[in-house]
Amino acid sequence: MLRYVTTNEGKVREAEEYLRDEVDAFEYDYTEIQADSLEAVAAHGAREAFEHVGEPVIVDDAGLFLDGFDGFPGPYSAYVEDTLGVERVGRLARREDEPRAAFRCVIAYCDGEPFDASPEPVDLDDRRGHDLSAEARSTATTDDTIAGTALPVKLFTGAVPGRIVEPRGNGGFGYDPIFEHDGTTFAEMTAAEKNAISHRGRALGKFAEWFAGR
Ligand code: ITT
Ligand code: NA
Repeated sequence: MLRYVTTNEGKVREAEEYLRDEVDAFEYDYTEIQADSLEAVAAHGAREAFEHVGEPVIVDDAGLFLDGFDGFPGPYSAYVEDTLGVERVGRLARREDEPRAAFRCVIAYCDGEPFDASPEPVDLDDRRGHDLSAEARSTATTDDTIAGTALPVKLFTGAVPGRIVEPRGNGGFGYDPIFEHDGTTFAEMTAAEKNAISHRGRALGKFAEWFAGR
């Protein structure tokens, strides 16, 4: 069975909405290394989670990238939510002239086995029809296998542009109330509506397509 390893119930709702019976949530707090990329955090987490769970795992590392703060908090989003809180992040961001932001999500898969090494076409899906913020644009297209001497990990990324607004809505989790996309905050959407456009939905979509065709 495929396990979606997280401590975050909001993420589980979205992954289950998307992957249905293909995945079971597994609550485990893997080590979040201090790194400047979601990819590094997710890859490390997937290896550790696989060793702990002993079944194929995916982990999901996500973050909010504020254009007005050069992409901060990015990989530090959980720490910043815990210390400052979403409302204060929103107030700080709205003081800047630059309301633009992006969410990014990296799904890392590990089952202990090496992957088929056939080259994959660069996936430009994250760019199509979206004016992603600079940070998201520069890193949005990674779909990569990290091997080396450690357990191989396969990565799937998704990004979505938006703007920081006064908090609205009771759905979603984390920074969703202050993140508006096309006039609606993520907290004003159902899980299915958010999945249809979100960073996580995009990353899950790429993962699901690859997983089904493996
Ligand atoms: P796990 O690591 O156990 O999966 P977590 O909540 O710590 O759970 P992350 O490290 O990926 O997950 O989260 C980084 C931060 O970004 C954290 O503050 C989340 O609340 C927030 N976040 C992640 N995805 C989000 C989303 O889709 N909408 C709003 N906020 C999100
Ligand atoms: Na985390």
